[in-house]
Amino acid sequence: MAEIETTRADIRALTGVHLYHNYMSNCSQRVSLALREKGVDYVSHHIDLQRQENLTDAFVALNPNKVVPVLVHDGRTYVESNDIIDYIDKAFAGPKLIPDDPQIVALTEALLSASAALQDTIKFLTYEFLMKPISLKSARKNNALEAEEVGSDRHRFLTEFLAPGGFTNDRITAEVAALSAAFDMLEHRLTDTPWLSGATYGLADISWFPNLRRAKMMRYPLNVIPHWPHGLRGRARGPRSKPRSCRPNNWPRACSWQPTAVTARCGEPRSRHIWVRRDSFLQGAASNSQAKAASSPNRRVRA
Ligand SMILES: N[C@@H](CCC(=O)N[C@@H](CS)C(=O)NCC(=O)O)C(=O)O
Repeated sequence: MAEIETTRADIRALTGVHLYHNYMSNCSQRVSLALREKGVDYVSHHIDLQRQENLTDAFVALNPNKVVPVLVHDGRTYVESNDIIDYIDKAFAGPKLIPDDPQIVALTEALLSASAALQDTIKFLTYEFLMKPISLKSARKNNALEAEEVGSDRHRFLTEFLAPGGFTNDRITAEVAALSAAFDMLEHRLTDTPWLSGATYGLADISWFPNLRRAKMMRYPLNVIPHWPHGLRGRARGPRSKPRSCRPNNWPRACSWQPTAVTARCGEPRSRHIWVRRDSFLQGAASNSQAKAASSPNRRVRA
């Protein structure tokens, strides 16, 4: 369920649509995409995760899970990106992003759940393969581990991340395998239909697109998904709805989540060791996918 109660009177007094998000966050991106597709104008509140603005008292009062995105609509607060996009589809006029057909509804729900279930993997691989130098620096500078409750998921994750040897090879292998399995599933879906849940662009595409973009930023070999709908790129651009930014310099456009400066900062090798390691894990996973596909050409995996 997307809606939560907030204790913040200033939030309850808001009118219109407000998105608390981060431009690099794949979860936030799917919400921007849904708002864009429905043509909903909104006020953008950029949350700087490197500076841990998501851990401030004000933000935790908004979302006790300490994560973005959070959508506020006429003073009511919604969390969990896949629930939020479903809410947006139902709450606003514009193209229906899940048609009424019960089969498509069920398929979309399954694809959204699969996308939500992959989030820990995306986070793990982002920390390891995309933003490690920056995340390490930020976590140490902000005493991130000390700030977390012992025994919480966030504490466990940071303990592993900040351990002297970092994540173990077994762990990395398992997470890369989870990503590959998800992409195999998408490829099998897209063999039969132009969009993930059928003939038209919908919530499933919106949910998965940022995950694929993230994998691409990590230089995951996306040729393992030859049926990836290239129309998506165009779909994510264009001025369908525009946020009014509270911080104009941070968030110039709704979906410009990869401004050149960010790509240059995060996508380029900082430490040769990390990137050589990443390439061997990711290429290994891709070859496994291709070998599996070649040995069982008729296999169909359904979400
Ligand atoms: N299940 C949540 C996950 C949200 C999430 O993990 N957000 C990340 C960015 S994609 C975040 O805020 N991370 C900050 C942190 O963990 O400190 C959703 O789908 O909304």
